Amino acid sequence: MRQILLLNGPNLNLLGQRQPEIYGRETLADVVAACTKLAQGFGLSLVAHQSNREYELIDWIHHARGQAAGLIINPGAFTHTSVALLDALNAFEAPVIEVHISNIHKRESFRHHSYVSLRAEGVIAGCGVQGYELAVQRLARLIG
Ligand code: CA2
Repeated sequence: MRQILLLNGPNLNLLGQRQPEIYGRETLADVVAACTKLAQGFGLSLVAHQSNREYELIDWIHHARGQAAGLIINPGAFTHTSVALLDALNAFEAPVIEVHISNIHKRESFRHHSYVSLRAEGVIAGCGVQGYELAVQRLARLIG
């Protein structure tokens, strides 16, 4: 089965446990379960990882080269800081969809710029955790 990779960056392990007014009440496990089910309907398998460490996210992107047919990433705060993550994504050949649970453009100005958007085929922001499912649908369309 063709594989897609779902990566989540720092603090997203706290999903559903803190700040529900911004990030909602669903946990990361709920998100992964929903995306896995949706992906399977498109004939795709899904592998998911979360880390608070930049290098782990980079290593998973490296390992996905030649393996994954597409990548969904919510880089958390690394979105706004990490040229290293952008470089890793630039070395990944398949489609990339960037997801933000909140609308980063409605928040503090330091969240308005994304290094990852320079690489992503698509960006979904402000759709809550539903954004992850929209990203699976988009990747399925792009992968064909
Ligand atoms: O809106 C998003 O998905 C963000 O990527 C989330 C990041 C933030 O730094 C970005 O600007 C936008 C923060 C993730 C923090 O996740 C938490 C989840 C629940 C409780 C506390 C933090």
